[in-house]
Formats: sequence, structure tokens, C-alpha cells
Amino acid sequence: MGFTTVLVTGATSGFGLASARLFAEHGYSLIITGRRSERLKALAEELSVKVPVHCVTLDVRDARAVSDMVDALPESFRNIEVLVNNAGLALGAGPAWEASLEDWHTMIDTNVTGLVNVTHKLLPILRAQPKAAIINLASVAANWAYPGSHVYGGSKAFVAQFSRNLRCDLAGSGVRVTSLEPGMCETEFSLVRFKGDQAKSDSIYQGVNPLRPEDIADIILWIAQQPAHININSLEVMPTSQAWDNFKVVRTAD
Ligand code: NDP
Ligand code: 8X3
Repeated sequence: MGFTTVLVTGATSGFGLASARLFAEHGYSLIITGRRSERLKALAEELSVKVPVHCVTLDVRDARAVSDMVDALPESFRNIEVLVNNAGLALGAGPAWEASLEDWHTMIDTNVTGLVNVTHKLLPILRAQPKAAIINLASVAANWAYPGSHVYGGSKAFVAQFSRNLRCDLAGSGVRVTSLEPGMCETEFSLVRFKGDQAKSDSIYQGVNPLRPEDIADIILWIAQQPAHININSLEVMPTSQAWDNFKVVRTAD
């Protein structure tokens, strides 16, 4: 029997890295992508003792590079059945008026345009499989407003709604689509959000007992392994220590 092939975007860290490792443990062949080549190469070396691995340095914002990467796939990696659309980031957590426009564009280019680039290119391949799955990394920020989330949350709301809309078009094709919506999980996410400020990143997770990337990888594998007739539409998950808070009410002095 052949391997089932999974493509993971953003496999150099966090959810993508943990998912690639877990899929390899479960005998899937892997296409791993991300911008940091050294990390990709090291991961490919680690996993290729277990399963076939193809690694490609890729910036998902570059539609041409995404297209070329897929066109150049070796024959044995072409029948992709699982797409984990994971590459993404938040930049900044301050109020909207203090945010840089460049950061806003980077989030939109990565979380929205990048995810669309990869999905568009892979749809013909996925539709040709008897059974396939697209697992899109949205966020609790897609569903719940919080201060400082502005464009990040907006970009993830796009991912959640795009996932639901894709479901409509793909119904009957055998391609399942899931919007996975995690809350606080300790990865490099906050380090990136706070532009390399390790102390600030650490303070986010201090005393919280957040989700671990391996928890999310378990959920991703579980979604991918559902029987063909089951579609997990959306799945929101938080650490037990995270919950919603009150609406903000601004009162005047008198
Ligand atoms: P990490 O920062 O640990 O990992 C992000 C991954 O995305 C890296 O592998 C990075 O690779 C890749 N990436 C970023 N930009 C690009 C790009 N332009 N092209 C290709 N790859 C890119 O964060 P997480 O693992 O936590 O995040 C993964 C996803 O989950 C993101 O979409 C994030 O928004 C989402 N998420 C995270 C949550 C959390 O609390 N951690 C909660 C909910 C959702 P490289 O830098 O090598 O390109
Ligand atoms: C990241 C999760 O809670 O920081 O998507 O918005 S949160």
C-alpha cells in the first residue's frame, strides 16, 4: 500500500512542526514547507528515516513560487490528500492606531493571500483524490473580538468563513474542509508577534498552562483521519485556563 501524502505549510515551528512529526509517526508521506531552509532540512533529515519527505523553502505570499513548487513535485508526492494550511502570524498587539500599516499588510498577505494561494493551487489535486481534507488554521480570534486583535482577528475570520464557503463548493467532491480555531498555545507565535522580545513572549504564557503544539497536532491528525463521510466543519479549542471576559463598557465621568 502507498503512503498518504500530507502538505504542511509553516512546518519549521509550532503546530506545523508538531503536525509533521505526528503525521510521520503515523506513516504519512510529507511535503514540508516554510521560509527557514535550515530548519526544514533538519526536519526532513529527522523524519525521512520513517517516511518519504520532500522539503521546499517556500514563502506562501508568493503565488508564483507556490504554483512552481506544486508543478515541480516529484511524481510520488503529487497525490496530496491532506493539506494543512498552517503558515501564519500575528504582528503587534497594541491598539489599531499604533499598529504599523506594513504589519497589517504582512498579516493579510500571509494569513489571507498566502492561504488562498496554496488552496487555489491544490484544489484540482485534492478534488482528484477519492478522499481528501483541507485543515485551515484559523483562531479563536476569528470568533471573538479582543483589544489588539484588529487585523490579525480579521484575517482569521476570513479563514473561518472561507473554510465554510469552500465546504459549499466542495460538497460531494470528497474533499472535507475544517476551520480549526485554537486559543492560546505556546509556540513561537508570541515571539513573532512581539518581534523577538523573548521576555514579553514568556510573560504571555506564564502561569497559564497553555495548549501545546502537540495538542493541536493530535487534533489535526484526528480531523484528517475521520471517515470519508464525516466533515468537522469548525473546531474551537482553548486551554482550560483561557475563557471569555465581559464586554468593555466605557463610562463618562458624570
Ligand atoms: P509559529 O510562529 O510557531 O509557526 C508559524 C509557522 O508559519 C512557521 O513555521 C513559519 O515558518 C510559518 N510562516 C510564517 N510566515 C510564513 C510565510 N510567509 N510563508 C511560509 N511560512 C510562513 O506559530 P504557530 O505554530 O502558533 O502558528 C501556526 C498557525 O496557527 C498560524 O496561522 C497562527 O496564526 C495560528 N494560531 C496560533 C495560535 C497560538 O496561540 N499559537 C492560536 C491560534 C491560531 P517560517 O518562519 O520558516 O517561514
Ligand atoms: C492566536 C490565539 O488567543 O492569541 O490565534 O488570539 S490568540
